[in-house]
Amino acid sequence: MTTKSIKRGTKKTVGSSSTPLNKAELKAAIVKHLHCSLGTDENKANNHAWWKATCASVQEHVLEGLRKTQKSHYLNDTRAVHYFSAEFLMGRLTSNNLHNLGLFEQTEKALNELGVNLTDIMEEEQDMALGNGGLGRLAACFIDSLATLDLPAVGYGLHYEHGLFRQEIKNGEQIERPDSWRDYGNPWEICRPESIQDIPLFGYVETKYGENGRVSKEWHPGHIVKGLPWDIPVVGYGGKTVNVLRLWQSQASDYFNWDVFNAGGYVDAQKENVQAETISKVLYPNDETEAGKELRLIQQYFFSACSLKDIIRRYKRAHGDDWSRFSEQVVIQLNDTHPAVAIPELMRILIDRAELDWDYAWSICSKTFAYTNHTLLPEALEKWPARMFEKILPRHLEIIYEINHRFMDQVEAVWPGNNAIKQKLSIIEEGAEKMVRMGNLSVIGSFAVNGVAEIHSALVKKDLFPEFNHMWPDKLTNVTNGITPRRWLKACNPALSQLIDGKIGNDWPLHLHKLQGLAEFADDAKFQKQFMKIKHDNKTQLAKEVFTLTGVEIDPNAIFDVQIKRLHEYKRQHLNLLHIMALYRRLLENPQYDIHPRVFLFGAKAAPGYKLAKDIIYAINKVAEKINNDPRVNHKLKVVFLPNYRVSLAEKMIPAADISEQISTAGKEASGTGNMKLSLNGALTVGTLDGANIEIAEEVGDENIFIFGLTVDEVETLDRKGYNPFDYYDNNRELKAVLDWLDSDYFTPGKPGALSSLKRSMLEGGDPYKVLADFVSYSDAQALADKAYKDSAKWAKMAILNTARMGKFTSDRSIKDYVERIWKLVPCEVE
Ligand code: GPW
Repeated sequence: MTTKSIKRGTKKTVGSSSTPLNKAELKAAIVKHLHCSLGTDENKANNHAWWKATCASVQEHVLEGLRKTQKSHYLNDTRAVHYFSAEFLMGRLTSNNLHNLGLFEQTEKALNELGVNLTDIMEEEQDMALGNGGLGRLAACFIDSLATLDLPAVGYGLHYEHGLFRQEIKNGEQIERPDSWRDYGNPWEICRPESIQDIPLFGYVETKYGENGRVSKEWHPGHIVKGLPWDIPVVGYGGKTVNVLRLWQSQASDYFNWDVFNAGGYVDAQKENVQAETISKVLYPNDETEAGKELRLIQQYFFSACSLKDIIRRYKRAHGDDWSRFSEQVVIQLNDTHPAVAIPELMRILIDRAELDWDYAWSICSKTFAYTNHTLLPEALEKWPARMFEKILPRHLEIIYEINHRFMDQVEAVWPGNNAIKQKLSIIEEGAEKMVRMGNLSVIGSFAVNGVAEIHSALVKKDLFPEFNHMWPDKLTNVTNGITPRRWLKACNPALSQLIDGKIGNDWPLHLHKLQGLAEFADDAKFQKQFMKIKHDNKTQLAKEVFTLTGVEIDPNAIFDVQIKRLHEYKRQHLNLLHIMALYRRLLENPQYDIHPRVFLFGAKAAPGYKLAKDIIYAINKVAEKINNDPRVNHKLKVVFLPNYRVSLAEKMIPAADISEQISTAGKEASGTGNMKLSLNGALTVGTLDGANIEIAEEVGDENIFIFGLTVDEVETLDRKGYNPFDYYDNNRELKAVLDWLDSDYFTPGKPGALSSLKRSMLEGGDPYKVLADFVSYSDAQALADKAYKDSAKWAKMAILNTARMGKFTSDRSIKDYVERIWKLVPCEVE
């Protein structure tokens, strides 16, 4: 049953999928679901019921698409990519699905006729926050593009019961509350008990000696847990291909602990249930720090093993026990090292289960995996204590040792007798505690390794993995990140999208380079006015939201300056804060100080255990409180920290931004993707030459971006000669005054020193992210931005050119890069 009939290069038009549902049908379906699925009616239904009935009506149609897609992939026996990621930051699905199906406007009208407002009821949806930040959101953009490009793909991850914590701000401090996104059910997911997998854990390995002299290994696990898959349909733009995101929930296995149960240990048996179910209970909230926790390794193994079994089951259905075509049919992309344990797991299956010999198994394995690196930060490079590995996955550790042993022979062949290089490249780090380095395992076990922006990939080659690059010069490569323009322009900024449609046609969401067509209107006064009117309306809208959420009044005529991202020292929210304090001080010293009114908006979650990050949030809130209530300056300056930053809040902030803060220390931000979203929506970047900012600057032109600060080379030079933050503190009166201000009780009346930890980190702490070194340059760039904004025609032109020149950063382009250079997939059209 393997008919290969692949159609290439099929064209598609926007929202073309055979007008699935008209308005009357939609109305009927929604009312039917109110009655038959929800047991209510048009008079009693609240917003939540209307939302659910609307989703159920659309889901019927989505599931048809899913069925057709799966059939088509099966009949064509397609090669598929399997995107393994511990995080998928999906956000809300309703608006996205309606847009991608081409049903948004009809649904809006249908509901209107029923007396219901679509925008209002969509607020009922909880974000699917199964990720921390950029890495998880990238995975979500990628699966959107994969479906849009009609590529056979499955996303695999964890079905966390609690996603990223909900952030509250109390007296300026972050409080974490559990996120319960599924409390009232998720209308978009389908439970698939027919595809449950059993996953072994713990136990010991038995060595067996066969009659033929064959030595084999048998893992006797101590526990078995069940993996229950939940499928979330992923609707491509145009609505034809509907792929799936398959997320695994852990459950106690049925036969697990019957012994205990039968021996009268009913309560203990329940205890085991709780343990098994703990695995998918909660997302680790640490962004860019390896946790080193046993449960985290179990999570990683659990979802990787479930997913591999799922893939192998599907492969065997078409190819039986013939493994020779496995790596032709299956490519697995590892989203960072979190799923890297899939490499020894596949080896285990091939050797211990399928009884292939090592070399054959390795030849399959090393043609199957590809690995994306997302960071150079040492604290984010995952390492596991070998002892922990041995306890949880004893057979996998043996396999890793064998992979390493054979790899060390290769290193010896390249660098004979060079132990220093061996130590560096070894998967095993020797020391007080032996560690398993997941990055090295991933490079060795993959056929391709990529960084996520040009500069980042260059640094991966030069600084992180230079010897690997020497051994395999073609393995390391770059794929610059991207974002889906469907969510990040069409859906989140409908007014701008319509303006663009009117100017250049409506197929830009599929061909983002067409936005270039806007450039010819960049000088057109009428277009500038229309463009800036939409920005102003979006700002008015956000101002209302800000008032509702915080009680702070902000003026849409002010510059909206936005920094939204996880709170991290390397992202330097505190550099932004020092500059805000400097502006405040200048205004106090000189009430005539001429700046255009500005509102600084922040959105950021700190990892619960990251003390300094939480201190920075506290400092931002305390400075905000003081400034916002100071009548001497609050017509010129406001500071807002919006609590609980998440995808759905980003969708409201980004269309309203004038300035985008992308101010990481050069060399630290692998790519960034918020930078792309903001620029696409006409915000101008104030940024360093870091990550994708460099490529954004290349695209928009130096005259349409405010670049400042040390370059990667300058940071290196400064480090080599010895960086001393006191040089800057002692020699800049304003900087000194602002830092000293943090020691006073000016912002924290009655609590002097409450903000001192920030100052300490930037002085005695050595200022690891060179905030002080970049302060003057940053402040100058901000002054230029202020000046540019005062010339409204100039600003409008710059904003338009930002939108017009973002074509490169569609995630469709990223996916095409992966397809052509790494995955070698062929699109499969769905009838
Ligand atoms: F540490 N990124 C992230 F590399 O959001 F694993 N979380 C993470 O844990 C890591 C990276 C990890 C981000 C990068 O910081 C950002 O620069 C990049 O744009 C994004 O991943 C997607 O590639």
